Amino acid sequence: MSGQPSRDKWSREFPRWFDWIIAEAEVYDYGRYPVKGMGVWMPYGFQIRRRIIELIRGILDPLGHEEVLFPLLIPEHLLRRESEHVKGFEDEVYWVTHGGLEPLDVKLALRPTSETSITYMETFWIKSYKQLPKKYYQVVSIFRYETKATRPMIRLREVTTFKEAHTVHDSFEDAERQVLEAIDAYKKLFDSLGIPYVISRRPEWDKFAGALYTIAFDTIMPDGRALQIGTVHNLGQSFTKAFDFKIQLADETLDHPWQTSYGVSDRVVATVIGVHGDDRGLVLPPNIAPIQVVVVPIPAKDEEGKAKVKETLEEVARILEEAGIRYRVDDREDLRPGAKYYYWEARGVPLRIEIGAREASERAVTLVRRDTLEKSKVGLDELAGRIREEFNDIYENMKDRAWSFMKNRILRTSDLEKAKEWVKERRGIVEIPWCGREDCALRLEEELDAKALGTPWPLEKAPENAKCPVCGKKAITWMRYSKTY
Ligand code: P5A
Ligand code: ZN
Repeated sequence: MSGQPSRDKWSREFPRWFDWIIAEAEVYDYGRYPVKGMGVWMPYGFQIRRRIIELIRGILDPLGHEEVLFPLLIPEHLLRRESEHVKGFEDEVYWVTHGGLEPLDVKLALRPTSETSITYMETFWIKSYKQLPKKYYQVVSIFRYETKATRPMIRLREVTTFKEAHTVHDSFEDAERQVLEAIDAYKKLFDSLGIPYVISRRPEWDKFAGALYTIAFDTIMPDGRALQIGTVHNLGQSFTKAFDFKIQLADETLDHPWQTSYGVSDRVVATVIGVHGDDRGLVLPPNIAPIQVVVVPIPAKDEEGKAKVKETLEEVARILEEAGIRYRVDDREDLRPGAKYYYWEARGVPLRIEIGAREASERAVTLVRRDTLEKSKVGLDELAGRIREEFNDIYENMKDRAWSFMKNRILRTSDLEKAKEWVKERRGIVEIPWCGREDCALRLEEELDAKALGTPWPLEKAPENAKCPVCGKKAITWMRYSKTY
């Protein structure tokens, strides 16, 4: 048995830890490509990303979502159709203005999101309530000229893993139902990755441009800052009205349909890396680990030992192959076992099998868990079953650890001094009674030097006697505040 892995650097210098590990584990090359806010997915990172996208597809497809692919370019007049939307994105849009040396007649935007282009095409495709609900999604690059500090995967100017879903409904009620379905889908996604979250209804002044309201998933990163990892918007009829998109309803009348949209991004990958890591590097959930088991033969001194190790190695490989486990045998001759352990620990491989001569002679191997670094001896006959059990245990342990880390950083209080200290010292999230007035929340944002994330979703009522600490009026619910990314 080894002790628990250290998480000192991970929590105390998180942004540096993050930059270190994405380079060390060859996940993502950031900062060297000569355009700010744009990084390169390297082979190992690409495989993690691909498996997360597959998880998303596996959740959306059975719910009736259909994958599509729209053009990257949006003509200016489409992007400008919905006035709130364009106001929200105006200063973030990249424009294509030339084709070769010719100035273009119509400026073309690199999509910052696709509500406008998708609604435009829906006007041709959808004519009747009989076709509804309709659920499209795509996984694409989007471009946003972000002015806040850019960060690898977390705040990009080219968001390369933008999964955007867009739905159409024949009533407000059905769009509301879709919002619930989307929230459930994202819960499932984050749960399957062991990512903890709080769900908030964003304040009116911070909702998605063009939406009736926005429901957001936030998590707390190791340094205590909150990160928005997904959002679900009820778009109402804003876009369908702007595009004069009408359908025939059951009662034969024509009306503008209702829409929702919801999205997640590269931030999901960043969060898996962030919330589960430790000082040695990545700790990957087995379901998305590109390599689930690494096998390291320990060189034996004598000929008999060598033969035993070789024989056992072949048997282990056969067992893993048959069990459908993604494995890699590290038989590099120029590296000592210790260097190999270091290498695969940094890459977050969930299980390591060490094959030494003595155990091999007993038809056994040593199994080492990445999450706890615990070692155990396992006979070859039970190996496949044990690995499956360990995967499950590893996932449960990672999930529990991440959830308790987050919960320990959330404080509900009406004491402003306490709240201030919490945000300053521990960061995390504070929940403070709120009367519902924008002024009061904005005042507290200043006082706490933190951002208002919104109110708990589903809505939680504050107790009868709770007062807004700013104006002293009766509080209706809580407002959450946090330092954010
Ligand atoms: C919903 C999908 C939208 O754009 N249109 C289609 C809606 N919502 S959003 O909140 O603006 O973005 C969805 C999620 O994408 C992540 N995100 C980013 N990730 C990395 N870098 C960025 N610059 C960036 N901007 C947004 C967030 O997780 C957000 O919730
Ligand atoms: Zn108030």
